[in-house]
Amino acid sequence: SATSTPKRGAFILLEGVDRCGKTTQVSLLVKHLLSLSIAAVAYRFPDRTTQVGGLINEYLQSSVQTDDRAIHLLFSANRWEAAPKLVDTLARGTNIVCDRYAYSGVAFTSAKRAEDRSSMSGGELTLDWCMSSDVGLPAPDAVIFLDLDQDEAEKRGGYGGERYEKRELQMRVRQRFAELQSIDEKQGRIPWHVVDASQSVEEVQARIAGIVSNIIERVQTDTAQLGRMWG
Ligand code: NYM
Repeated sequence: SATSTPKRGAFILLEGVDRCGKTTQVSLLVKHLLSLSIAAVAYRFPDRTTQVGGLINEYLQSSVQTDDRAIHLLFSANRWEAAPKLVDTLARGTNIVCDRYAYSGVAFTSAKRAEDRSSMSGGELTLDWCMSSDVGLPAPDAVIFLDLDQDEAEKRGGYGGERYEKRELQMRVRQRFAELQSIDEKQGRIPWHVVDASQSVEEVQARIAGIVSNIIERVQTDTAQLGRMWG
């Protein structure tokens, strides 16, 4: 009926290691949805445009030792500060295509090793500790994981100069993503779709478009509310 509430948008998250093609695919997906007259907007984390994001940007571009837990919490705060707008966007019926989120937060921090770590920040950065600051954030309706092995990632050209762009760390990050996938699969709430990101841009794009049309359809027919992360 004319008085029914509008359907909420879907929260679609693209995750993966550095150089897997996420950013390209996020922008292609938004264009694709818009071309079908489906409302969609891109989000990206870290969002370097806020004050918190400015601190994160400085951290990523410098080699100054900074406490790892403090940095982790900044990345998390950068998501929390965006959450109200994100929830509002979805409630208005606009789909969100997001480039990284809490999974990147946990995967990168927990992949740090003693030798990469600041001396003040002793002890293990366990998966549990890393997840806890993101518990309760709006949860994506699905994770699309662009999977690319390290050799393929490096074939795409050298890493830039930013912190974290190192082979050993990236390999551990990929492993952490796999652990987070299995945690979500055990909880049975947030589905993962793993896409082989070594294919051509067009092939990956087509795969993603197929997955996303199902996600949007499911969210529109679902009475389910937007979920919360890891609660
Ligand atoms: N990153 C990203 C984190 O370490 N924690 C987080 O919570 C997020 C969202 O920031 N190497 C890392 C992953 C990347 C780096 O991201 C910058 P991008 O997408 O290259 O701007």
